This record gives sequence, structure tokens and C-alpha cells, in this order.
Amino acid sequence: MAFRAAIFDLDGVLVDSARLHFVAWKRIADELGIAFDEHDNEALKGVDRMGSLDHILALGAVSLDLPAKEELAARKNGYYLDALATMTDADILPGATALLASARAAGLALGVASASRNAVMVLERAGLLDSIDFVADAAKVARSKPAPDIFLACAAGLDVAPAACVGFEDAAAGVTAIKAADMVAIGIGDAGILAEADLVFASTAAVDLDQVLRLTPAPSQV
Ligand code: B16
Ligand code: MG
Repeated sequence: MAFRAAIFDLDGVLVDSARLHFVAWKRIADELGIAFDEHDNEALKGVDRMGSLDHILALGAVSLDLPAKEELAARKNGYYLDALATMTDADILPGATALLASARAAGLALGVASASRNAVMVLERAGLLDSIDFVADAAKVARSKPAPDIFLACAAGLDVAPAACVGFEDAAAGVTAIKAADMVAIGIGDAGILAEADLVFASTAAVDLDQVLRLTPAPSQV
């Protein structure tokens, strides 16, 4: 079976939005008096908004009720949207534009499956939105990564069977989500951390699409 679609995670695969999330979460952590640095921020990559807040609150051993957490999550998003205004095509990760173009030239439909509810705006700011056929809406899926929901929603939006999709992810939970969706998983980053992936490249720029397209779907997908 040949692949018919490529589905990309956003932050860490196509764009570097992690620094903007960090700026916003750092403001929240400072307001709460919780120590939070860029090392702590690593654990938030690929984690949805409320999951990220829970992680920061746990760092400070702070316990809050749901309305208070919802207010903080909304405040963080306001800070993030302010920071997003500074995003440009300079925040596209090296190799991402070329990878999208190669995948398009190979006849694949292109989708984005991000935990971010701001994915469309991020793609727009980076100038990539017109290159993508379908952006799955994180607000409309029941379960976040590592559940397969967002990748399955993206395959459905592209009208391609999951077995004919290859997914690209930089977070271990995202790779688990791709495999749970019965797709071939390409990891971007550390092969030890992304051991569940079918193939791992150190960066988006290092992706060899020909090598990817030579992979065959896993036995469970045939
Ligand atoms: P938002 P990805 C993720 O994007 C980020 O890596 C993660 O840090 C962020 O908390 C999450 O999106 C939710 O973002 O607050 O904009 O909904 O890696 O799944 O593309
Ligand atoms: Mg990511």
C-alpha cells in the first residue's frame, strides 16, 4: 500500500512555538510564585493547555479548583496570543517548508494534528496555512495525545484511511498517538525518547522523505 497522506504535528515539527508558550507560562508561574525555567518547559511540549497548567501547579505543590484553573489557562492563552503576534516565517523550523513541498510533490495530502487550539493562527502567522489541506481542531476531539483522536480526526478530514497515513511527531506522547491511530510514525528528535516510532530523524531538516515513503504499513494496518 502506498501512503496517501502525511500528517504533521505543529510545534517542534513545523514551527518553533515552544519559546512563545514558555514566555506565557513563565508569566503565569511568576504570578503564582512558582519557580519555572526552560528546562521545566521541556516537559510541556505536546501537552495540552490544561495538562500544562496542572504540571506547573504540581511543580509549586499548588492545588486550585476548576474555575481558578480555567481562569489561569485563559490568562495564559491571552499572553500566548500576545506573543504569537511576534511570530513570522522565521519561526518555521529548518527543513519544514522543503519537507511540505516534497510531500506535496510526492502526491500526498497534507494535514496538521496539533494539541494546540491555536494551530490555524500559528500556521497563518508562519505563512504555512495555504500549504496544508486540513487542520484538525484540538477543541473538537475528546482525548488529547497519547490518545489517537487528533490524528484520526485529521485522517477523516483529509478523507484518507489511517493505514494510508504517515504521521510526524517530536513528542513521545504524539508518537504513541500516531501508533494508536494505526499509522506509521516518524519521530523527530531523540531516538531513545521516541523509541516507539518506526523511524526517527534528529530534526525536521534531517528527514529523508524517500526513506519514509519506502516504509510499509505495520502488519496491523494491512
Ligand atoms: P494551546 P503541538 C502543543 O503543540 C505544544 O507543544 C504545547 O506546548 C502546548 O501546550 C499545546 O500545543 C497546546 O497549545 O495552548 O495553543 O492550545 O506540539 O501538539 O503542535
Ligand atoms: Mg510537538
